[in-house]
Amino acid sequence: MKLAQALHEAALSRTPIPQPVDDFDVATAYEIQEELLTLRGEPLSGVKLGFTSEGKRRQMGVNDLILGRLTPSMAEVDVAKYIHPRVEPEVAYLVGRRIETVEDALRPGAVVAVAAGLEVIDSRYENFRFSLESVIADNTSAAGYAIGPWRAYDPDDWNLGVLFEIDGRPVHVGSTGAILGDPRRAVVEAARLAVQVGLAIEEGAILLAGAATPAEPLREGAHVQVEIQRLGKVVL
Ligand code: OOG
Repeated sequence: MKLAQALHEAALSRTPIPQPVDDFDVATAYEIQEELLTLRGEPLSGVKLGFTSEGKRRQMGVNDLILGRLTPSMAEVDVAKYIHPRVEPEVAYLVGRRIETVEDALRPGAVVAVAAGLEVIDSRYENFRFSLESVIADNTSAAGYAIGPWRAYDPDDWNLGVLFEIDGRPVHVGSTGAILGDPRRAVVEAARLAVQVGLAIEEGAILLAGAATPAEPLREGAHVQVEIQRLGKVVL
């Protein structure tokens, strides 16, 4: 599909493209996303959810959950390789056994570890503007991530304070409870969307549960830190 190619080239050349003029549905959008990932030529290191918190949905004017794919090179965050990057705090889960049905996501051991995470999003569209379908096609703006030290998963750790700092100043303070009301639901929602698009979430995959606060611009040289109560810190 032409859109996958155009999005791939936009990322490589750091030149945003206009939003597609043709309408397409969500199922087609996930097909374009898959094609875009084939063009990247990398295996998956995990998946991510988007628009899981009210703050993010309001910021972007979008109302549904979206699933994106993570690849190993996204773990090498380098501001110079993006178009207009933004950064946001996330809860990261480590998948302990292959998830290919929603039931798998509910089984003990589906998730074995949890960590503070940071996600870099970088829309390949001009002005960071998109529809639900066009952002799905653009792999949900996925561009980079960083994960703090893993700690054993404890299902009671669901409503934890989040402190998001840039250059030593707090920019947002929130709670992981803002993620779907309870970030543990993210595992089930990710499974539901993965089943819908025909994707299995492999053992060892990273699952980014969605931003706990709105995103902030990521400037060259900025010191970004997320600290989540009990989970610890992650820095960029
Ligand atoms: C889409 C990605 C949103 C989140 O955590 O809500 C997202 C975007 O805002 O560009 O990853």
